[in-house]
Amino acid sequence: GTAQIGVTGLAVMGRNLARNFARNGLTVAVHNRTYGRTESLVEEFGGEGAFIAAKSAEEFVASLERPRRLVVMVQAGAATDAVIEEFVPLLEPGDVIIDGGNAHFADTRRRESELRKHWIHFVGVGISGGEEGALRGPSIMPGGPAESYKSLGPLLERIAAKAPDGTPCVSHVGPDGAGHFVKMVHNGIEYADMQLIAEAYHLLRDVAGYSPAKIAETFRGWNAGRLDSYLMEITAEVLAHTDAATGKPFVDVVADRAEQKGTGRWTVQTALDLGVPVSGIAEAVFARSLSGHPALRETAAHLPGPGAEPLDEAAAARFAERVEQALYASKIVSYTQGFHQIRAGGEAYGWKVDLAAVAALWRAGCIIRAAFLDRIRSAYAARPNLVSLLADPGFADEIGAAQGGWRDVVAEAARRGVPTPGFSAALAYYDALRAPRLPAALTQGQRDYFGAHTYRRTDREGSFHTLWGGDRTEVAG
Ligand code: NBP
Repeated sequence: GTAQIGVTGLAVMGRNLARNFARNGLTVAVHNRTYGRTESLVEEFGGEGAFIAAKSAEEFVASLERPRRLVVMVQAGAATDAVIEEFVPLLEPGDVIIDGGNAHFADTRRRESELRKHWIHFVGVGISGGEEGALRGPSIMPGGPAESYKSLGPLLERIAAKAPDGTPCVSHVGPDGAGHFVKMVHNGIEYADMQLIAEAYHLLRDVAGYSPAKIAETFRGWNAGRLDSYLMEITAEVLAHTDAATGKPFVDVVADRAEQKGTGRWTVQTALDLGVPVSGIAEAVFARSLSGHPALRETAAHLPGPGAEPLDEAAAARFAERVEQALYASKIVSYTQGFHQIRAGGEAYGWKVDLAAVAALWRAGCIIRAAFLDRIRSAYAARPNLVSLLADPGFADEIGAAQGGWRDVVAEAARRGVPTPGFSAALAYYDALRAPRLPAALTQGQRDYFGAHTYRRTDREGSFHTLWGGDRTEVAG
């Protein structure tokens, strides 16, 4: 075969990825369960580069140069397993199967270990950037055996987004499921970023009394500063948009029930298993769930809340500045939590994930792309063993400078009855980490009382139990 890469599964993602490879000078074999999709891809876009249209799995495999590299872009789950099962008998040791779908990292670990028995490299790849990214340059997070990256990496570097300094947004993240794990956390952080921006909007609307158009303008201003990001930019676009049918702001005619496809939920489920506090991401997932419970919301709609005096123009402008501080500080917390989860996942699964490299490959192509990520990259590059982003002197200074405004915003939101689960959870995380003593000591006392779970002391080694039901003397636990 002569094709350097193959793509099977030619729905929107696979088709765009295949075109991206071809536009970058690679010969691409293309295949799909239903041949019609293959045919239409070559008919419509055949002029963009060198495609080899394969009618069958056998033809597809035969058209690939060795070691064969085939990208699977089918629906995550059972379809991916079916495709792997179909191809394995046709492949040889050293061939590489690349799963570019949104697989759960645990499935990727399972598939990798099964295929290793056949000496086939299985590379689970997180791909972010949606349809547009797949075509013009996504952020690519490959896992799998390090060896596979030698032949695959140069091809992925051609199609990946390029960071502002020209570096391709792809690097080998770690073995087996590491790539899909990192993609999962990316999506969790994306949920948090979106929720925080939504809270900023809600506050500017209901506390500052700004119109959607005025908030769009405010967000554009913020987007020119430290909050510069793709999500900030598109939020301003959405807010500035007017519904053609009614002439109302678009945001006012959209039903306020947020949906989700599941990667945010996976992030939180995994964080619970790993014991990593990702409260900001969890609140973002819960905020979407809450919005989707109309019956709960209806029955609560008449419950009392505070009365609210609107702010005058000058006070509203001062408030808006503090909302920017709250948003920025909460964003630092979300990324702190997300990177903690990646570090913890690496430790639990034996991956050596380079956190600076992860931040680097999120600088372009993906949904959370932002100037901010280059700062995170330098923080981890300067101190690879940084325990937490909050331990970076630069971020510590910034969050410290923002904390006054952040507190005012959370307090004002509570006073006025505007829910800010993201801002509030982030502030609670910040304050809990800062606290010289936590009430966890009392929790341990309670646990020892009802369950003899024992506790440690601040002044002596060992574990202890108090005879709560008896004379309350302390014994060794
Ligand atoms: P879909 O997730 O809609 O999957 C459709 C493709 O899967 C078609 O090519 C279909 O073939 C194929 N397929 C199915 Br369904 N069952 C199959 C089976 N048993 N055997 C062989 N092929 C089968 O496509 P997509 O939206 O392009 O997404 C592809 C992957 O990329 C997914 O895992 C998705 O989660 C992930 N992803 C999507 C985005 C995005 O923005 N959409 C972003 C990042 C990642 P057919 O044509 O014969 O029905």
